[in-house]
Amino acid sequence: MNHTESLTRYVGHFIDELVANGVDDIVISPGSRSTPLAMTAAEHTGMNHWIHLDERSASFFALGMAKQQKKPVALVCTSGTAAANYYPAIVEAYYSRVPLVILTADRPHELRDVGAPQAIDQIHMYSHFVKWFQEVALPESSDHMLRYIRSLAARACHTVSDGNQGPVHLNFPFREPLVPDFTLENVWGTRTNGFHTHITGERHLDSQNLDLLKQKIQSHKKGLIVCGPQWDEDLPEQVTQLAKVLQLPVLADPLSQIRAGEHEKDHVIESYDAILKSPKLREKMKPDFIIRFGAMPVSKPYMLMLKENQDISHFVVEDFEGHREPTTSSTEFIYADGKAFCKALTQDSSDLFFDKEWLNFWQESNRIAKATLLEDRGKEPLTEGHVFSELMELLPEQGTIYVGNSMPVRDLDTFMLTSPKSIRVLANRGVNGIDGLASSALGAAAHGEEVTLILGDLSFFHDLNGLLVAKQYGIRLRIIVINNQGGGIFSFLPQAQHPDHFEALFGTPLDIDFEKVVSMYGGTFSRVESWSHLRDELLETREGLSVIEVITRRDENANWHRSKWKAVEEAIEQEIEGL
Ligand SMILES: Cc1ncc(C[n+]2csc(CCOP(=O)(O)OP(=O)(O)O)c2C)c(N)n1
Repeated sequence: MNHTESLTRYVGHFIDELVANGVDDIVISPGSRSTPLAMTAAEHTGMNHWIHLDERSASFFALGMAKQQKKPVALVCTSGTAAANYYPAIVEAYYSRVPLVILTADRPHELRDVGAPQAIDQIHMYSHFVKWFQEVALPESSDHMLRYIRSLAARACHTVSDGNQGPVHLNFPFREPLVPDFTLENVWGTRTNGFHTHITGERHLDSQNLDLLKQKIQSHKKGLIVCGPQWDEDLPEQVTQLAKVLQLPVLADPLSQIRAGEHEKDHVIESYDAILKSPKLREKMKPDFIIRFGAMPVSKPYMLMLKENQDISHFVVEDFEGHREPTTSSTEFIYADGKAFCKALTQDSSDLFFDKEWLNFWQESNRIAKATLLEDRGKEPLTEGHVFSELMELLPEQGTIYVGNSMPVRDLDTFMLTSPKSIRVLANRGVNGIDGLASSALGAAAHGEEVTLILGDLSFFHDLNGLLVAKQYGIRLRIIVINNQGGGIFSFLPQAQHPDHFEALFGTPLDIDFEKVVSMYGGTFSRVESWSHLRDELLETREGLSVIEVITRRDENANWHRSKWKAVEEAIEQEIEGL
């Protein structure tokens, strides 16, 4: 068999096996060395291929798509810095547990480390931020090697989703000529049914360990169920049922998927971040024990409460593995499927009784905090916090919010109240970067989903390149940019007390007219400076890319937040007797 035929069949079998294992989407960045992978993926009718010029944005686009579709997405790029540009999204995918199949093309071994162009050391280049790395064998088309390349594809697809999900990296050396020949017969080969399938089961807590846990919490009166960022939409039903049966409050992170949806929310506490901001209330509302699901919540005061009270009995449920507990509190990790764990404890809870007063106390504080936070809504000039209240109210019945890091995710935490709407909330909280957000949201919207991205002006600037796919593919995405001329979050930090350096090092105003950028990418743009204008814009349905810029001021924003937190503390102290 000649070189081109071997190359074509080898890569053909590989792509076919990805498709057979449920990889329907591949994001391709142009390059020469990656030609066999790019052309073969584009040729396969089972694969949607997306072309994205900038590898950094391309990889975040794939990340957002994988999160939204809850399926692995593949990426292809050429060698050299192209592959290095995937790094930030791979790190994010690793920590936020998102399945990506990274395919990088490389020079063959005789052209490595000898000054050949665009050749860097790509072996293990993503270090331990991928779950698995393989240097792929050079293309050959013996029966044995075609079975090898299929098994490699099947294993990659299994590995991304096995246990904690995450990225895998396959590095493909290719010799020239690189163009496959699709006139050959049966390029995709014939797949044996059940080829390299994997059978796995749910992880349960056995009855002995469940009893042990019950003994540990039985002696306590005041418990909290906490749910941090997680993407399983079936977990909220189970967590809230458990809370109902145990009569415990559920502190629900905005990314827990618990605040919105049809499940019961009587026990859900959304305003715990604002409540626990007060050191006095943190002291008074400290629990005896906590059972947590999902990652560590966004809320800093919650974390402080744990740090300040290391005697709290703390249980963290992880579906597979992990050690997500940064406060050094003595924690027992429970490795079991979260839903199965909730069900088991719900069914076996008749001998667990907790303090009803404690639940009432949290519910009442939550009610007071919410009312206080919403006071004067719409009556003052535009405030960053209340933009989130307006958004939550005016969102359609179904859709996704992609929220940026820095203040937006914190404001969402404060102002996203419970809602019966079906709203997914996604964010890049693996490592909290302000990069790649437009691309992530575009990936989440690429298959026609209703998505609103809300982020700060620096975060928007960081990924302007990502907007190109909106134009290329006509992806509908609404972006709300909170433009406070720089990094608003820094105004809350001690650095803000150092005016000599603050603006240059932290504030970093951009003074950019985003309208021009948005029009360059064929989007519509509106600059909003009043509540009525914002409401009109939020109710407008637009095709393609639409950007709403909300103008605010950093200094006013910090003072406004501080006055709200103070007001919450005072209102709870005044209204709740015996506090
Ligand atoms: C890639 C990356 N670079 C730098 C940071 C540090 N950082 C955290 S918040 C922030 C400012 C973000 O400003 P903006 O997006 O406008 O949001 P705002 O603070 O105004 O809410 C920066 C630079 C980061 N998290 N990620």
